[in-house]
Amino acid sequence: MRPLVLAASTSLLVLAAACGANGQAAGTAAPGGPVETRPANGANQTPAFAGQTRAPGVRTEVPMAHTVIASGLVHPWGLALLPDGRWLVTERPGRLRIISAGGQIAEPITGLPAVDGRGQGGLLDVVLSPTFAADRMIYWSYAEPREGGNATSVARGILSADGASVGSVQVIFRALPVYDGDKHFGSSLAFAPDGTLFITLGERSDAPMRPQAQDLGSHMGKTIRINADGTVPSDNPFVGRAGALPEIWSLGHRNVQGLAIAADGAVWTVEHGTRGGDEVNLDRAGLNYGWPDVTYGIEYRGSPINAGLTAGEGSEQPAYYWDPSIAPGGMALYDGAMFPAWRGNLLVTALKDKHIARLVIENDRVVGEERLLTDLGERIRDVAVAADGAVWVITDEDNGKLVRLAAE
Ligand SMILES: [Ca+2]
Ligand SMILES: [Ca+2]
Repeated sequence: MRPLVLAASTSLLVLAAACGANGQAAGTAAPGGPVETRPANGANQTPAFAGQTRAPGVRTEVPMAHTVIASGLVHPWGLALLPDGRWLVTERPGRLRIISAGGQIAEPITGLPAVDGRGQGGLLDVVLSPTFAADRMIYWSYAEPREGGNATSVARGILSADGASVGSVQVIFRALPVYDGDKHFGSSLAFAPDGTLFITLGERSDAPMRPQAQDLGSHMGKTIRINADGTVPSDNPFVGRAGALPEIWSLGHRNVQGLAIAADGAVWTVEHGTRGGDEVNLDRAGLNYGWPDVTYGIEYRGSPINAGLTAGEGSEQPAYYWDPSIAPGGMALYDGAMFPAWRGNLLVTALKDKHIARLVIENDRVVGEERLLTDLGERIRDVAVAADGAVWVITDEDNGKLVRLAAE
């Protein structure tokens, strides 16, 4: 094992500990030190406040273990719990399936519209309507093939009693403009306690599209809030502003694939940075989260982004950021009974870094971080909490898995 080179500012001891309980990998940081021990890409960038990155490492003392429930899924993306304990799982090539808690994978559900499955596109998130028990309505996001390219859309439909098909399918949101690309579609879905539906989007990545994250006339790089039927809530922040799309909740995002809404209505989003600059944001109405004018991290090719500016007038600071990037996918707020100490924590999946980041939140700031499921060794795409408090994830692999993490 090659020794890690630490930045001078991090006075950490790196323990070459063996892989121990809870799947902690060798080379984890000293107790109380941050779990991140690699040097930052934005070497000259400093956080806006203490604890905005590299929060103190914390450790769950409860023994836990994971079980692979199902495998053979092709790049599963979205995971949603049905009331009977089975799971709805999307596969990016365009399939939606029900998987039992015992691992039985059903045939794809029929009736979904076509997707553009190229690159990062395809069938993406899935959520149940808050009124699912009464109407069996489900909502899903996808890269929709459009004239001249594609864009993210959200549809809803009624899941048949036998779970084999969806009917009465309606497209309730179509992101604009259309673009012929295969990256940064977002798109996670969650209902707020007031019944509105939040949709996170990306800015399509390519240089000509990137500035649209700041353009209120474009849905790109925005968080969206609509009613369950696709209409615009009258109290959205840009309703009535000339030139602004009324579905917009917040702006200045790069590619948001994780979303969790607390019982009090607080909206948390997590987005991909470039090389460094993955962000957790407390996503508030009408605010600007900076991209691409203000950000941590550097371009993939190594140059600064907007001269390396990490703060600016009118630009919200992230609640937390990672540099280097972990490549965050889905996110859940833990509210289960199995791990009482985790209640109110954010669970963020890491694709590139192949773990779940457990973030301890106090007063809207991150005060502790732990890496879970490091022993699985797969890109983790989405996370959800079952009724008993166990944590379930899907992995973004050719042979993708549904995995349960539980106390032993
Ligand atoms: Ca999800
Ligand atoms: Ca930002």
